[in-house]
Amino acid sequence: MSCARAPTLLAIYAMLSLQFVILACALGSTVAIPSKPTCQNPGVRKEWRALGYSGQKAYVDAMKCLSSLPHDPSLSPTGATPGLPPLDKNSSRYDDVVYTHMDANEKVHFTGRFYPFHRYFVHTVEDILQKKCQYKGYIPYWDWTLGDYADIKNSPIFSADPVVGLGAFPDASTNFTLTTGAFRNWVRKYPIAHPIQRNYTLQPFKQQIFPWSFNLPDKRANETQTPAEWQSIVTGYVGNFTAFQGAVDGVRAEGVHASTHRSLGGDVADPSWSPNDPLFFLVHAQLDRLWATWQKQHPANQYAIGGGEDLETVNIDQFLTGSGKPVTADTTIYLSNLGPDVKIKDLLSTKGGVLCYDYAT
Ligand SMILES: *[C@@H]1O[C@H](CO)[C@@H](O)[C@H](O)[C@H]1NC(C)=O
Ligand SMILES: *[C@@H]1O[C@H](CO)[C@@H](O)[C@H](O)[C@H]1NC(C)=O
Ligand SMILES: *[C@@H]1O[C@H](CO)[C@@H](O)[C@H](O)[C@H]1NC(C)=O
Ligand SMILES: *[C@@H]1O[C@H](CO)[C@@H](O)[C@H](O)[C@H]1NC(C)=O
Ligand SMILES: *[C@@H]1O[C@H](CO)[C@@H](O)[C@H](O)[C@H]1NC(C)=O
Ligand SMILES: [Cu+2]
Repeated sequence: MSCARAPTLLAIYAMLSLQFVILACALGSTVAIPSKPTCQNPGVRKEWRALGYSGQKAYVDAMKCLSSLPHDPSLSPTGATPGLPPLDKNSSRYDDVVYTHMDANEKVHFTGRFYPFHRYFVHTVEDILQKKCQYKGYIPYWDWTLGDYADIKNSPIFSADPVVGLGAFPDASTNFTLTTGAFRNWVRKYPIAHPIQRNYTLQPFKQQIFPWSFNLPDKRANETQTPAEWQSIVTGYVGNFTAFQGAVDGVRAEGVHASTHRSLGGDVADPSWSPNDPLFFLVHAQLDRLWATWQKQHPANQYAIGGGEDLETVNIDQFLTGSGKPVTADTTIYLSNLGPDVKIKDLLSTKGGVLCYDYAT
């Protein structure tokens, strides 16, 4: 199917660009070519611990800066997700970031836009931190395969240090409100003003909170966070983007994406306002790194894209990556005017199109 269209796409792009083109000829994948040449000096995203004290402090300070900047009146919700609370004009640029994710929610989870949207979303926040908060670094990632998976709750990244700590897991005594670390007692505005919460759960699928039921309610979230799981996703699914994305989300969403969000609990476990907790960005940088690593693993992976535009909660087993109109390289990613709308083809390489970064490891 996509193979039949490939020569046409190739012919069109060959006229516009001399760039080398790779054809991913797999069901559920189409061919894509970034419209701009490869970037020259990519920024480097590092693992949280590799930042060291000064790098961690710079990141924390940048996030606090974002939280102190006023709401930007040019934020323009698309209306893609109905039923949102009204925009709070007495909020911050950080809350604008959260609102953008809430606005996109029903178009960017379990659809073909999932990976490109989250790549662009995290990149745009990185760009705002650099341009508006004088941040010199890049968004760090949390590599949970570095031993953390064996005991996530006690991972050293959840440090209580008041200057650079991401915060220790709170308990019922504070109603799971984050009271330690650099972001302690952070109040976010959506869906209503509240201090952010976290609530670690090893077996998050016991709670049937999704529109479908989980197959493995006793599954331990950290089983998805091991080096073996990572390696099997990176080396599998050659040329088949929907199979790759399906592996990250897993059968009935019991894969590493939802496992990680749901097990951390509280704000970051919510599909809509998860960016309230700054952990969101470390988690999604890691998931983006998983995509980037898979893309580099095989030439047929680099520009593969697929899935459908519509969330399909009723037949999730059939449509884990969406239904309806196919998502292609020319599909637009909307960002509620947090940043300009872009095409997926400009997001398929972290070193091409609108992007220019790489991962340290
Ligand atoms: C605006 O929000 C801040 C807290 O973020 C609050 O202290 C202040 O009272 C609010 N102002 C108005 C006019 O609601
Ligand atoms: C998952 O975490 C639990 C609790 O810390 C631990 O007992 C178990 O060994 C971990 N599983 C893996 C695969 O490391
Ligand atoms: C505890 O947190 C929940 C939200 O997770 C909230 O609904 C509840 O009102 C909070 N309880 C108190 C006593 O603040
Ligand atoms: C914390 O997590 C436990 C276990 O999943 C759950 O039963 C409880 O309702 C959660 N509490 C809050 C306030 O999120
Ligand atoms: C790609 O993966 C999907 C989902 O696992 C599968 O249904 C499809 O047959 C695969 N395509 C090819 C060409 O193997
Ligand atoms: Cu999301």
